[in-house]
Amino acid sequence: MKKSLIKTTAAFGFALLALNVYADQNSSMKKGSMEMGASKGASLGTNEAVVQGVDKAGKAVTLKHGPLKSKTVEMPAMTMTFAVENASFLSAVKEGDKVKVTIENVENQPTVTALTVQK
Ligand SMILES: [Cu+2]
Repeated sequence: MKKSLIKTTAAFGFALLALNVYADQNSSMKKGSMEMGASKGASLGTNEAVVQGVDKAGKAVTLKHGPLKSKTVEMPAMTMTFAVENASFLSAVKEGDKVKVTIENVENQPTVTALTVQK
């Protein structure tokens, strides 16, 4: 009697675990497809980026960017936060926007010096 109770508990625990794994997979799949939607399923080209966050107080923007190449900056694709040269860039974009950017080193800080929203 005691033994079968343990078995049942173990089976129930396993079912819960399986459900958890399923839920995790489901949410990460959802996240993945959302990201793909934002970048239209293609990987980002040179100097292309998707806005991940806008920080008006900090005068900064977080970009998931493709390879960057300019006069002073060259880096592979990644997600990172940049200072912006012109605060008006921040009111021009919102999270999820696909943009084309120019990033230059300004006072040793990679900075957005030009930005256009891609339709
Ligand atoms: Cu970067």
